[in-house]
Amino acid sequence: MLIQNRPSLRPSEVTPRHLWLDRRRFLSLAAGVAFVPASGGPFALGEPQTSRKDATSYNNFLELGESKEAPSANADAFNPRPWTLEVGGEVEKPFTLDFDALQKIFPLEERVYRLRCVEAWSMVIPWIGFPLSALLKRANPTSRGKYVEFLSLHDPKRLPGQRNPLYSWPYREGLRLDEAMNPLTIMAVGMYGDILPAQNGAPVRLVVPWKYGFKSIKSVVSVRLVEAQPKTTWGMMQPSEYGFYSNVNPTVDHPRWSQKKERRIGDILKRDTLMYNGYADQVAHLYAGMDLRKNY
Ligand SMILES: Nc1nc2c(c(=O)[nH]1)N[C@H]1C(S)=C(S)[C@@H](COP(=O)(O)O)O[C@H]1N2
Ligand SMILES: [Mo]
Repeated sequence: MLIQNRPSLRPSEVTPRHLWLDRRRFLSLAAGVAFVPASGGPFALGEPQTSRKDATSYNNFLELGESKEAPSANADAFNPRPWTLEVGGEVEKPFTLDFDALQKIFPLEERVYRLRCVEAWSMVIPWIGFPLSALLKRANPTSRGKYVEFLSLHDPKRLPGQRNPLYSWPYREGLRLDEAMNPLTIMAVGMYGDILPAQNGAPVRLVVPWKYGFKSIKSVVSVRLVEAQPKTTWGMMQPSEYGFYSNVNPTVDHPRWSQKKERRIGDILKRDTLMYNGYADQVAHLYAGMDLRKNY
């Protein structure tokens, strides 16, 4: 006789109350404000999507641990509420919004984008979000604002990975203003028709689909217009390996990983990596005349 071995429920299978409340709030909002689905539109992509399971269990999020599995295993520890996002710096109208206000003010739409990590794996993810340009325009940038600096939440109680002294916290990233204003650049608040799981950068993260994954900073609390090129976490750690631009570029290898090919998570065979991750038509003009070997 076959005796079915029933494993007991793991803690990660019990939805904690705060996540359940968040989900209910999001779904009631989505029902009222209805995000525009990508289907048939310019952001449908038309490539098989990575399974939700893979996209939520194979992550890089140092604040929740260093392995690919750690962020999903530690996700329940991170409560994204309360949350405020500050938009300031070189702007005429700085503002701070809580997460509910953010979702109400900016119309949400779905965008299916490729995400490629410098480690040579990639995914196709249906994000829900709004253009970063809408957030920036609301603050009226002054002419001194040339770059945008992003900071993740710094709170070791909520993000225990920040007790790791190997990295300087908070995680920080930056874009040039024209990159930030490009219509492809979004702030995501959801994925796969649902709220953003903690391991993917809840409650709000940047998505810049033509750049390596690390530029898409998670759990953002501060967006500031600045005059000088901002420091970035990876640039501070290892400037020779992580340039400020970090555009997906199969002709410029990282010292430890070839960038010519990538493995789409779920696939067995590798595929060629595309220039600007396949978004050259929309973004190549941003880098006209720049030496991409120097400005990698
Ligand atoms: N705050 C923060 N943002 C982050 C990271 C991180 O460690 N901390 N990792 C980056 C890296 S290296 C990648 S590849 C993507 C992964 O996003 P995903 O887990 O949603 O696929 O998030 C990026 N954003
Ligand atoms: Mo990455």
